[in-house]
Amino acid sequence: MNDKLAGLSQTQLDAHWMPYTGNRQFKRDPRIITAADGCYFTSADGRQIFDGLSGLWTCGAGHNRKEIAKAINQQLETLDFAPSFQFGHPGSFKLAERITRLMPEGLNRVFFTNSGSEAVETSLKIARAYWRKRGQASKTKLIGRSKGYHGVNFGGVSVGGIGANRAIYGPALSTAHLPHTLLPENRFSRGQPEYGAHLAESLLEIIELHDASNIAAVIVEPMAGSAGILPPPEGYLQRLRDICEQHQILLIFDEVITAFGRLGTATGAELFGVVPDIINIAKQLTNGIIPMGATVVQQTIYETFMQQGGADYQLELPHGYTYSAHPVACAAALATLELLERDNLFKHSAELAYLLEEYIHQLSNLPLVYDIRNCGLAAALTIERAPGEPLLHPFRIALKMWEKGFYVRYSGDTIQLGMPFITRREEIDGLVNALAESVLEVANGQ
Ligand code: PXG
Ligand code: PLP
Repeated sequence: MNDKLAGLSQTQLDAHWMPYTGNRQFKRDPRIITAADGCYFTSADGRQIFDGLSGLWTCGAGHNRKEIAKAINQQLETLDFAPSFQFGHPGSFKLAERITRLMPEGLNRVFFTNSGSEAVETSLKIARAYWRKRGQASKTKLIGRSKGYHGVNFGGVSVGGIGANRAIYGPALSTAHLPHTLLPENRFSRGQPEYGAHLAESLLEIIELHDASNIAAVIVEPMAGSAGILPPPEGYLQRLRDICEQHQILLIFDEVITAFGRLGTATGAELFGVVPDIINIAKQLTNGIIPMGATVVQQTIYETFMQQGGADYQLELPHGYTYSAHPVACAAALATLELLERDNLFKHSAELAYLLEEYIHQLSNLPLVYDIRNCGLAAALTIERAPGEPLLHPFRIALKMWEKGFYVRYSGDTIQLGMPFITRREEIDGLVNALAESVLEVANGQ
């Protein structure tokens, strides 16, 4: 028996159509994970693999945290499920209030979802409905940004700006896109690039073309994650905020990756000093253990719905998911936020971010490395393309890393890193050394 398969048959492997995966390659050469603890996975062939992406940007507090497991188990034994339509359970209210303490002032009403994608849909629907409630029903257009990632549902791919995620699905919603902020002038910048705030002015051109009376919202990731860690140019987000304010357009920050410590702060809004109207969160909210997301809005938005809601037993917002505010997810999130605070993990993340910046930029002279970017405890390399095979090099580098005992993410022409907040200094060093070796091997055709 091939122990890499964890006893799975080919029929079992074939039955699961895997998400965002090259299924044919994977099923020929599976990478199966069977256990996790702290910063390490165990692979089916018995190796310890350093988790260089905190799962999928989810598990910053590390794996197998007993405090969270205990809270989940207790919740399961007390209240396993409760309808959250027209009835409530204590956990969701406690959690909502706990979340608002970490959000910028004014963002204090929380709508629960089960993923980042659902949080995005929720935010876009709230934005459109908000203007209608305010008597401005023509404000429906949604503005995204090139290279943006906002999940995989129809609203999210419509405002999303990664071509491959849109190309095969037919017509999207009515949108327009700001230009991305990945400028060649800024290659190898450390942290936020100084140049590029002027790109926010493109919003004025979009407004000129479509008119603010037709635009509901602008949605951006304060730091674009999936496209390969694009920190905002200095002053850029503030300029977007000002233009939105002047033209009565809602500003939505999609903080699915950036919220709860990845940038060393509770939110990107806090780090960059810009307060949006709506923030989307997910991932680190439960340390990835139970699916959960949320859309957090300014109190004024919530109040508008309440005032325009008709009789008080009527629905102010006809929207919600069966599993919104699931009691077990609420318990996981409360325990996670408690743990992040108790162990000072935002601060740990901020301290490690300096080291990551120091180490990762040492790779700048390697062959194939076209660019390096970092922001908080996240970094990415852009890898030069192989002729006719644009995605081959990152794939090969990531496989070499897996063989060397490191899980990193490869996506498009990038390699992405986002280690847990509890990573030790030597582990970042080890990861970056292994990455240097892997890049060199691939550059040498090995
Ligand atoms: N918005 C943003 C900004 C995200 O990063 C989503 C929405 C969608 O969340 P869900 O929970 O529906 O996946 C995301 C998710 C990667 C990677 O390696 C990024 C995401 C998901 C998986 C992998 O960059 N982002
Ligand atoms: N499809 C059908 C047939 C349903 O009955 C429901 C929910 O009741 C859904 C989809 C939506 O599921 P969820 O609330 O989990 O998003």
